[in-house]
Amino acid sequence: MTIGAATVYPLPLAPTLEPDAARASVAFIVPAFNEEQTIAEVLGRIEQLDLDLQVIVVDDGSTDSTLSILESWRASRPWLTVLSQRNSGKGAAIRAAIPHVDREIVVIQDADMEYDPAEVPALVQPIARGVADVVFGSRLRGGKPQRAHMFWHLVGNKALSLLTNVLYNTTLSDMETGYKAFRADVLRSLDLRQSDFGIEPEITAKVCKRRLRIYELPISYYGRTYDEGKSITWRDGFHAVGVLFAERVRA
Ligand SMILES: Nc1nc2c(ncn2[C@@H]2O[C@H](COP(=O)(O)OP(=O)(O)O)[C@@H](O)[C@H]2O)c(=O)[nH]1
Ligand SMILES: [Mg+2]
Repeated sequence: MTIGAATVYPLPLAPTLEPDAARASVAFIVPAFNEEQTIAEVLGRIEQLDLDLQVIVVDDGSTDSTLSILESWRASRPWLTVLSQRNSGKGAAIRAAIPHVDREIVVIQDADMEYDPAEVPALVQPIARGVADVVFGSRLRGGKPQRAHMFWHLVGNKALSLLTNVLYNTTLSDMETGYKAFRADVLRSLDLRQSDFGIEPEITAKVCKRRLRIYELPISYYGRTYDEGKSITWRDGFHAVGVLFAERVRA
């Protein structure tokens, strides 16, 4: 299209997966380890969404009642798959779920209510419209409720995002975010290897290297303290640096 002297390229209304995000086809991968306080609320909030829904929860060896809560939910929910395996970390849980995905879009959803499932329809919309391959929910773009706490975590997250941007020539504000959404075929093709929290930098590095269409969207963050169950530490931060460099130089 030409307006005046300038050529205007319309947005790529690409092969629409779903024109209306309200009925987008979405699989939730939910890694859950000792989340008896919150898992039912997470599932309940997901169930209320107007989506063509699939939920795959991976509980690897919880020692609380998470698994029995899941079993009772599964009895009456055909959209719910529960996988259990030996405890091997968030990354291993996500990798175990991927072969079971049977929807067009996949979102990773933590089981601890730090991220509100009500925001997923908006998160997946750029993928459903066909303009994005990957969407990261950002806690650091602003505009949504953020728990104000843990200064050094914020510093660490900003530093890791800056390193990502330098290494991969991108503009992400929150590479460690738990809310990452993908076209299902994109996620399947990533060949993920990390088993622990190293899965976050590995996903980020691999989608950046592939030159996919990555978008960010501000999301709310109801952060937990260590007393409330947070488990990521500064060691994971250093591991993330290693993964970002390793993926950069890998062929
Ligand atoms: N299945 C499984 N899930 C895990 C494991 N470690 C963490 N998770 C889940 O991954 C999500 C993020 O973990 P969390 O401890 O909240 O990480 P943080 O908020 O980044 O400190 C939560 O839903 C956890 O239950 C694990 O070893 N196995
Ligand atoms: Mg958490």
